Formats: sequence, structure tokens, C-alpha cells
Amino acid sequence: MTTAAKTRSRAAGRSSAGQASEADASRRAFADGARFYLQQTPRQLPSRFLYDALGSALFDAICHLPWYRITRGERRLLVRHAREIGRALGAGGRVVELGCGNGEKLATLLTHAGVRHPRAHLIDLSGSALQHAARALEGLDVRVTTHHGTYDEGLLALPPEPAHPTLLAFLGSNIGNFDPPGASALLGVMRGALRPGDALLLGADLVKPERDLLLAYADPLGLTAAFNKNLLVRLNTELGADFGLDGFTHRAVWNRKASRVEMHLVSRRTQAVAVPGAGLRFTLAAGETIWTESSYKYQPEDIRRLAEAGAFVQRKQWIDDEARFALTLFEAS
Ligand code: AVI
Repeated sequence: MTTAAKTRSRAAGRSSAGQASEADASRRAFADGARFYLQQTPRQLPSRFLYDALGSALFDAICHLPWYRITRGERRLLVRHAREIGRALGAGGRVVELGCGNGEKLATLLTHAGVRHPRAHLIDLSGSALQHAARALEGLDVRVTTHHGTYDEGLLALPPEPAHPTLLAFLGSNIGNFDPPGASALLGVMRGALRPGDALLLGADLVKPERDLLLAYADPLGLTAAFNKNLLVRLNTELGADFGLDGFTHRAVWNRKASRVEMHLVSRRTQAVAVPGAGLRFTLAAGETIWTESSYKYQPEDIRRLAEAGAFVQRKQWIDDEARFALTLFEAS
């Protein structure tokens, strides 16, 4: 299965040759990304590389942390408003989820929406996430198709759907991992995949007190630190790098001006590193950081503005006060 390819949901049926070429493509993309972004100032690694099989499992565990409230807040909203959201879909309608992760968000929605015979298209960059998600939807009255690739690739590969409405779901505040120009561009691609009258369901985390944000992204149990440092493990195992994990500290910073939490890996000392698989050798100064993720936080009206600039009209917005999380339903105009 190539990154742009589409498969039926029986992901477990992939051949071992297919799995090997998928692993090769993923390693090449990681090498290209590492070569480019580690040479930027400041040094960076895009957050999409956090999600290999171990990273995805660590993220699933983060969602259970008492300090990380996004998942539970969104779940409460999905359960409470599923019927109303389901009306945007109708019998036989199609739901497309970008970044399905382990599939639990969509399973929650479909379990409570009361929609008959929906079809689901799952788009994710992680093959292991797609397998878990297809499994999470087994037993529900839904026909699943998986698309392994980037959001853009998955949206472009969607078959036309002239007969039924489409509900595009982008949940979990995945939108927050895009900078503002990236988020606007992605909303444009989403809108291009929809027809007027189709719907977009967007989950987005809201600005909250700094103390709560830092507990969520630098949790006392150290799971988020492990999630972040797993990038170094990937560089070592996939690209033959020689990063010592004890040479780095996980740091989360609330950048109030940009309205984002940043994750960094901070070098504890001056150290020379090599990443042979990306043809790189460089020296990190003591205190120098590799910026690995931005997680933008919104005011409720920012969400409306962002989507309305991309030819969507806001129909409903629900807010979970405990988590300070918003679920917004838009219609493609
Ligand atoms: C997937 N994404 C929305 C998560 C977030 O909150 O930005 C990833 C994450 N990073 C650290 N903890 C969770």
C-alpha cells in the first residue's frame, strides 16, 4: 500500500511485501523531513513524525491522563450531541474522518448518532492507527474504507459522492497542530472535497489557564516526555542516529502571543550528533532546542473565523466547560 493508495478496511490482509514497501516509504519521508527540518533555525522536527507505532500507543495513553482533558471533553460532547450531528449525515450518508487515530472518536459518534448504514472513510498517516480504527468500528453498522496517507492525499483520493451527504470529521484538536496558514490551507482542501450542504465537524481545544496547559503537555507522569523523546528513538532506530536520550529534556512552553503550546527537546550539553540515514552531522549547543510540536489553542470565535474564511458557515458550537473544548458543526456553503 503506497502512501497515496486507498484500500478496503481489511487492513490486516495487506501482504508482507506491501508492508515492507510502506515501511520503506515511511522511512524515506522521515529521512527527507529530518534532513530539511533539523537544518532550520531553530532546529525542528514536524509533529507528524511523532506517530510511529510506539508514538501512537504513547499518545493513546496520554489521552487517559487526568491532566490531558481534550479526549474526555470531546467525548462528552460527541455523546451529548450525536443525534443532532447524525442528522447532517442521514441514512446511507458518508462520514470521512481525517486523522482517525485509534477510531474511538468516530465509534463514539456512530454509536450514539442513530444513523442507519453509514459508510466511513478513514484517513491517517499511520498504518497502525488505521488498523486499530478499523477494528474499533467492527461490530457497528458501518462499512469502512481506509486511506493511508496525508490528509491532502486522502481527501483527493475520495470517490465522488453525488447521492448522499458527506460529514467530514476533524476531531481531537488535530487542527491545533497546524500553524494558522497551514490550518487555512487545509480547510481549503477540505472544502474542495465537499459539495454545498455537506458538513464539517471540527473539534478544537480552547485557551485555558497556563498552569492547566503545562500540566497537560508536561505531565507529572512523564508520558508526554516519552512521547516527545520517542522522536530521538526513531532517529536512532530508523536513521542510524546516535542520540543519547539522557542528553535531552522534554520542555513544554505556553507561547501566549502565538496562542500555542510548544514542545521542545532541549539539549542538556554541547554535543555532536550524526544522523547517517539523513546524511547529517551537526553540533547542538547546551540549551539549544529541537522544536517538535505546536498545539494551537483557540477562542470560540477564532474557530468560526477560521472556517468561515474557507467557505463554511457555522451551524452549531458546543463547549465543554470542564475541559474548555469546543465542537463546532459547519455547513459547506
Ligand atoms: C494530536 N494532537 C492534537 C495532540 C495535541 O494535543 O496537540 C498531540 C499531543 N501532544 C502532546 N500531547 C498530545
